[in-house]
This record gives sequence, C-alpha cells and structure tokens, in this order.
Amino acid sequence: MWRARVLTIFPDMFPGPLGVSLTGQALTRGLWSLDAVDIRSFAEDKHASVDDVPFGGGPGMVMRADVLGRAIEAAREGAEDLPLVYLTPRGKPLTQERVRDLAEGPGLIAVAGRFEGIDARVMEAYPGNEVSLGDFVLSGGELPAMTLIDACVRLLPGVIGAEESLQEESFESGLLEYPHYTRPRQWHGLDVPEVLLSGHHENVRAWRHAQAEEITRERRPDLWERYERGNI
Ligand code: 9WO
Repeated sequence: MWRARVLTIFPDMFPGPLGVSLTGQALTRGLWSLDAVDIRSFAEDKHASVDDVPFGGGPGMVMRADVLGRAIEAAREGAEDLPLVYLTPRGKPLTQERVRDLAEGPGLIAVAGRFEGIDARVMEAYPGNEVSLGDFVLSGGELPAMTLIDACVRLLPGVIGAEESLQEESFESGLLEYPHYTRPRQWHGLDVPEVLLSGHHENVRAWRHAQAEEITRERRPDLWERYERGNI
C-alpha cells in the first residue's frame, strides 16, 4: 500500500480534501494510507513550543530544529524507505514526471512547515527533496503537501478508471487541455462547436488537438517551445 505521512502542527487539517471523492474513496478502499504526525507532540518544554525567534534577528518565528528533528525521526520509524519531501517555495518546481516517480515508489513523508520557515539545519541533518508548487508564498506547507499527495494518489493503480487515465496521457503529450463541453447544447446564447456534434471522431480529434496547440502557444510559450522542439 502506498503510504503518506505528513509532519504538521495542524494535524486536524488532514485528511481534509483528501478524504472526499476519488482520493477519499481510495483511502477507504485501502489503496493508500495517510498519517498526520503532530510536530507539537515532540516539544519538550511546558509550553510545547515548536518555534523561536530567528538568530540574527528579523521578523517572525522559526520552526525549531530539535522539535522537528524528533518528529522526523519518529515519522521515519517503520517508514525508512519513504522519501522525505519538504514543501517550500525554495524547492524544485513540481512536475508531472516527479509526481509519477513518487506515485511509483512506496509513498512519501512530507514536511509541512509554518511560521517564517524551518531551521535550515533540519534539511542538512535530514536531506530530502525540496519541492515547490510555484512562485508564491502560503501560510504553511500543508496545502502543498495535500496537493502533492492528491497528484500522486490519482495515479495509483485502481484509483481511476481507464477513461481518465487516457486523459492523463493526453496531458503528458506536453500540451494544455482542449476545452470541454456538455449539455445543454445552447446556453446563455453560446453554442457548442459544431464539430463536436458531428459524430466524426477523426474531425473531433483533430479539432481538439488544434485547440490544445493554440491554447498552449498563447498561454505557455515555455511548454510550446519544448513541445515544438520535441516534434522536430
Ligand atoms: C522549508 C524549507 C526548506 C528549505 C528552505 C526554506 C524552507 N522553508 C520551508 C518551510 O517549511 N516553509 C514554511 C512553509 C514556512 C512558511 C510558509 N511555508 C510555505 C510553503 N509557504 N509557501 C509554501 C509553498 C510550498 C510549495 N509551493 C509553494 C509554496
């Protein structure tokens, strides 16, 4: 069974959105497991402190290396084979390729920091993959941890049906998604493109491909360049 462990000071945030729909059903069916490890339970002072003022001064608080270190040690127990992942805007941008690699492995241990950040010695003592979801700052690493886990779990065998897996392949062609339509055929004076009602599967396929190309060229020159280079 694929296993996710998340280190957080807010274990009540879990399973949260992972407990519903596709990922929630897969969790109930035992296709994967989730443990939220409460970092605060590894605090040893009477106030159960997990943070302290930054050495060198400056605003905010920093997550303590000793407390987080003990939490990581505990989370690794019986899970020595799981890669450690730090969710941070300083990390390598997450890609579908990395998601696939993680989904094919035994699971992951995600470290979800809070405050201004975590003591840098933690990453030295417990090396892992620093992963970013994008160039923005959140209030903590929990939502990125959930996002990463969601991306992995939907790829696990048996989680989604054949139809959706084909969708996956189409994304992995390197293009953005083509637009989707369903009933009603007319809505707010807007029609469904005629070709989709034609029943000509080859025309439908060609139209969707052209749409995916156009939208990728307009919105994501970076993806478009890579796609074009791959097609030379
Ligand atoms: C971990 C870490 C590792 C190396 C260098 C800096 C680091 N910061 C953290 C960390 O855990 N930061 C916390 C999480 C504290 C501040 C808010 N945090 C956070 C994570 N905000 N935004 C993210 C995030 C994560 C992934 N992708 C986009 C944003």
